[in-house]
Amino acid sequence: MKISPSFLWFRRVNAVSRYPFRNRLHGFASVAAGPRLPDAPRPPRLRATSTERSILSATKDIVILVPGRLHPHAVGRIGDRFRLVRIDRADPALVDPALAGQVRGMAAMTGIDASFIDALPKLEIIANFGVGYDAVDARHAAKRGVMVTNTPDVLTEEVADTAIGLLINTVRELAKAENYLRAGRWEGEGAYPLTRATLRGRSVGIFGMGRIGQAIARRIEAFGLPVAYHNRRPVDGVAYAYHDTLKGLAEAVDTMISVAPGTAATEKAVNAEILAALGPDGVFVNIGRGSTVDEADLAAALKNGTIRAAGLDVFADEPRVPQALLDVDNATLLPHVGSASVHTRQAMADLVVDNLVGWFAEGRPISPVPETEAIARRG
Ligand code: 8YV
Repeated sequence: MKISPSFLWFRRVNAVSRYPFRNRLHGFASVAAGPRLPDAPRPPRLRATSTERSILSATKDIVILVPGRLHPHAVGRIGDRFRLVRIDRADPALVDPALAGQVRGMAAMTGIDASFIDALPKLEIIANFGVGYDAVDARHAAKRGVMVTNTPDVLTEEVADTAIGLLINTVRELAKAENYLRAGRWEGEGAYPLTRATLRGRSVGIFGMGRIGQAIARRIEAFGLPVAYHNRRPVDGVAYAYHDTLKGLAEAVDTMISVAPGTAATEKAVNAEILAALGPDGVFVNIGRGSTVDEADLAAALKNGTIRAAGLDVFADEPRVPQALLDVDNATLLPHVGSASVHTRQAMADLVVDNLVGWFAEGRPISPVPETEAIARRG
């Protein structure tokens, strides 16, 4: 497809209006210095207004704590706008009293529990890197009046793409077939064996019909397969068949894709009973959270032929993968790569920082989680 330079420019202008802080105050240098198509129209110079300059200098004194690893783009942008302080991990023992009284914001892609929140009396906001925020005690944050944000939307299509790749790979054994070729077995032994499983004729159940679940469902529909779902409640505007229990969904389909968040209600929801209901031709794919599956039951179901195959991108105790799952060859295992492209992780990093900037500049983050949506900025 030929993309005209004016289309690219239109997208840039659009991005400017969607993320005012990023593009006007921070993104100026990268817009001006970025690679330019030979015939692209020259972008107008963006200058920070005096109000924006004063917002920028006002946020410079705010201490943002980053415990553990974080995407370097987020770290860079936080350092540009705020006073960045890093510690090795989210451990109250690493927070000395002087620091504790200064930290007003946090950006994290690690677990943040109640004791860590309590160690920071001036904390106002936790910007979580990831749409799933099960690792952050958002309920406790809400009780303490601390805002929590996550990174929805920017990763939806990427994760849905990965889910489909994982499903096809699980059913059609593409990784195994490639290994066969690389091992010289095609030439030595002939064609790779026909796969016993196929996508043809399958019916797909989605566990968790949020934004990502819906993006997966759209792709499944394009493959000509029927879609049904289970969710806490039916989703407005979603016409796929709804099952009010996970068991009911498992009985109605032979392929289940879990996109469910990791909560107390979903803990080990996919267990021996659900897998048995999927049946001997059953395929289970998990792109949501490992905690939603009883991994011992899943390994047993794969070993015994209770289901045919599973494709897993997430595990209960990452990065550790249970030996029982490594031992079965009808499991396709990925190291949690659902959103892991340069493009999408950069967008997630931007949203983490835009949430902090929105909060401190305007008292409104872009994507608060439901538990803390109603929290207003103090002072
Ligand atoms: C990331 C994810 O791998 O967004 C999520 O909830 O699981 C993934 O996109 C994760 O956030 C990185 O820590």
